Amino acid sequence: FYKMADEVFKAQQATPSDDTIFSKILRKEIPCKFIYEDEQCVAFHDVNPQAPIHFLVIPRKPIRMLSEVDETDKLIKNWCNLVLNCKLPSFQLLGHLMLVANIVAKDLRLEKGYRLVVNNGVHGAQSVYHLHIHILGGRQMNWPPG
Ligand code: IU
Repeated sequence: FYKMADEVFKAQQATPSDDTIFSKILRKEIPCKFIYEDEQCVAFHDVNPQAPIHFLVIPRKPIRMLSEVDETDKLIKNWCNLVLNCKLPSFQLLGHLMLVANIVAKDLRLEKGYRLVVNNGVHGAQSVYHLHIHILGGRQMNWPPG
């Protein structure tokens, strides 16, 4: 209970910004072992796992949150796409992240199943404002989530 309260507290204090700890991880300013990487995204184990297996898949492109993704960057013209050599518009990137979640889950032998979570904004308890998918597995998940 206290752990959960801590996480929610942290999330409520978080302010949306463009340079997050995940950008530092992507720039290798903070050491982090990637368990998967490609041109579009990387995956790594969560530092504060909530299940026997808990990893994150994050895009290289610094999208702040799911609710900011729409089809406006369909024509590849924004600076992120140019500077970061991201070839996919954000809304297509979302699909790619899910497929990568599945690939990594298979590598980690989560054949009995797993759960994807995207926390969005304050009520979603988002604490890092760089879009990420949580993948949790290795135990029975409960429903509904808290
Ligand atoms: P959230 O969806 O924004 O609440 O999740 C952020 C996650 O990032 C959370 O589970 C943290 O434990 C995790 N994390 C991390 O893996 N490495 C870090 O350096 C930091 C947070 I800060």
